[in-house]
Parts: sequence; structure tokens; C-alpha cells
Amino acid sequence: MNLFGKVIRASLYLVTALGVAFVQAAENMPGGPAVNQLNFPVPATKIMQEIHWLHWMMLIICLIIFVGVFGVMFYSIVKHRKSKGAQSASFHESTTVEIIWTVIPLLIVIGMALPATKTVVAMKDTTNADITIKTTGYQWKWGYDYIKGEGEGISFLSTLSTPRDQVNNLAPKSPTYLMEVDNEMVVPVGKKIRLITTANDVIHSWTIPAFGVKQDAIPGFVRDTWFKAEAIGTYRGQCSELCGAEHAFMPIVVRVVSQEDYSKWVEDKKKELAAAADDPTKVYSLEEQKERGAKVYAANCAACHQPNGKGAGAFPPLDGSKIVQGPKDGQFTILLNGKNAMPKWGAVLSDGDLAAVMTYTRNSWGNKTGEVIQTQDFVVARAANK
Ligand code: HEC
Ligand SMILES: [Cu+2]
Repeated sequence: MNLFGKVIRASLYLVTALGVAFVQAAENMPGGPAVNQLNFPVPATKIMQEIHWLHWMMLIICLIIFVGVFGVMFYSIVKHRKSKGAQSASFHESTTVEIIWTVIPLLIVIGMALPATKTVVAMKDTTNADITIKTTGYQWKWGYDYIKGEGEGISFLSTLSTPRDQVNNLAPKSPTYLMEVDNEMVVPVGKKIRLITTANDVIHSWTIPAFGVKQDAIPGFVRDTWFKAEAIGTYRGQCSELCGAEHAFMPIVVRVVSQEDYSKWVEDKKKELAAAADDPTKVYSLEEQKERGAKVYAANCAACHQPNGKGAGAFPPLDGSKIVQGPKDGQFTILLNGKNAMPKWGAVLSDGDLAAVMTYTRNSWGNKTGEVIQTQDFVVARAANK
């Protein structure tokens, strides 16, 4: 067999192997894309229904024009070809023809622009919302603050929950791989939800395709959008603005529930937040702080500094770090204020979480300072770092 044949044969094997792998891995994602889905997702809001309709309406108009124009063109070329002895007509400035080719496209454009404008205007109308939620993009998670309406005061972070082992191909992938989070946004069905988007570091974008919503979250700016989900269920989307190394790891999950379930969720969530709220005077043991700190570390720090604290590339190791093993003040400052690509955690985490994660880093891997940082230490450090 010559080289060319070998290459063809190898390519065929490769394509077959990929095909087999793909078929085996494929499974519909609940609330996400279906296998071989070509069309938009099933609409869950009126806006998305309108977007669907506009999409097909315009596609069909374009198709009719395409077939019509090319039909006439090819018909003319074939029918009036030179070999048949066709003689070209010669005329100039036919007012009738010019009016026709101006008026007809104008009518088509107006026919397409009017309904599209109506939908775009409706998409921007964020008035009379039942609930307002502030959505903040972080590298790489989402923060939700319920700032108006039922649930006011609830505030939490929503982080990818897919285990790293699945990402590294050490465990089988779940059907909602990379599209699942620890804390979902929860909203009641049939209520108008206004979202205010912003970001803490770089531009992110909040998207749920089934809602027909996509809104950039820009640091230093607030933008808003809205949705009113028509059906109970779980809906998934992804950050849609390239935002750094873990851009693919900040999915968005919204759980739409009945009004009753929503009220219950609000009650439970408020109790949970009250229980988690720190009593700044409480003194924790080293073990308690390390245990809590390990969770905070896994959710917020491991993406850059790695689970083993060894760092990667531009992200310095914390294991053996002079700052982590040195005087506490240096670590208070970098945690509260950030530095270059190190986020400003003082704006994201509570004093209790900061104290726990700092205790964890000072007593993990090769770091053995034996020091316990208390919530109160961060209350003081925050005031000093103002
Ligand atoms: C987006 C990536 C990223 C995340 C997430 C992150 N860091 Fe950092 N961190 C950095 C970078 C980059 C530096 C180096 C900053 C510099 O010196 O320019 C750094 C520096 C540090 C340092 C100083 C280490 C040294 O020796 O210079 C500490 C301590 C630290 N980070 C702790 C944390 C903790 C605790 C968390 C979680 C709450 C965290 N980091 C999350 C990127 C990150
Ligand atoms: Cu993002």
C-alpha cells in the first residue's frame, strides 16, 4: 500500500473511533441540549417563542427569495441562450421596473423589521418586575443577590459542581457534565424576574437559551434584562463571554418552581443563611477552621492554586509560600485586596470564610504554622486595610 492509501486508511479508523466514542457518550441533558439537536431549545418564555417564530419566518422569506431569484436567473440563462439564437432586448431607464424593485424589497424589509423591533423592545422592558436579582460574574462563578421582591436579602454564590476527576477523565462523566452547580438560582413560575448584571473582574455573560436571555455582565457597569418562565423545570446555560482559563467552567442553572415551593425555598434559604452567618466573637478550633476552610478552598481557590496547593503557570504555589508561612498581615492584605490576577476576595467572601480558608492554607500541605485565624481577625484586618 502506498503512503496515500495508508493515510486514508488511518483517517478512516480515526473517524470510526471518534464516531463510536461520540455515540456512546451521547445522552440528552435534562434541561440542556438534546442529542442531535439542530433547532433552538424548546421555548420556556414568551420572548423565546417570539424569537423562534421570527427565526423561522425570516428563514422562510429568505428561502423563498433565494429560490425565486435563482429560479428566474437560471430559467433565463437556459431559455434565452445564444445557441438558441436569443437576441438581447435593449432598454434603459424603465421607471416601472425601478419602482417595482424598490417597493417590493422595501415592503419585505418592513415586514421583517416591524415584528423584530416589537420583540426587541419587549426584551428591554424590565418594568413591573415581581423579583429583582443582581447577578455578578466572577472568575469563575456567579453570585446571586435577591434585592427586591419575595426572597429579598438572600445572597449566595453558584459554582460548578462537576468533580475535577470527571474533567480529568478519571471518572465517568455525568449527564449534566459541566452544566451543574452547587447552588441553583431558584425562581417562581409565571413571575417576572428582573436581572441586573455586573461583574467583579472581567466581562462575563449570563445566558439561558430556553429563556431567550443573554446579557453581558461588565465590571463597573450595570445592565438589566428579564424573563418570565412559563413552565416548571430546570434550565441550563453557560457564561457566554470568553472570560479566562476556566470560562467553560461557570455554568448557569435556573430552577423554576411553583409559587408554593418558592416560598418554602425562601424560608429554608433564609434559615440556612442565618445559621451560616458568623458570630464574629465566636472562637473556633484549628480542626473546625480547617474543615470549613477546605470547602471554601475547593470552591474558590483550587481552580488557580490547584487542589494540592502547588499552583500552576502564573498562579503561585501556596504550599511553601513565604506569604502563607510569613506574618499574617501580608496574607490579610492579599486576600482582602487581591493583587494582579489574584481576585479581591474581600469583596466576595465573608469574614468567616476568609478566616477559615486562611487557616486552611496556613495548615495544609507542607505549611504547618499551627495558627488559627478567627472571624474577628478579619473584622480587624478589614478595618486596617480600608
Ligand atoms: C483567578 C485565579 C486565582 C484564584 C481563584 C485565587 N488566586 Fe490567589 N493568587 C492568584 C495569583 C495570580 C497570585 C499572585 C499575585 C501576584 O503576586 O501578582 C495569587 C497569590 C495568592 C497568595 C500569595 C501567594 C504568594 O506566595 O505570593 C495567596 C496567599 C493566595 N493567592 C491565596 C488565595 C486564596 C486563599 C484563594 C481562594 C479564596 C485564592 N488565592 C484564589 C490567583 C488566584
Ligand atoms: Cu465568564
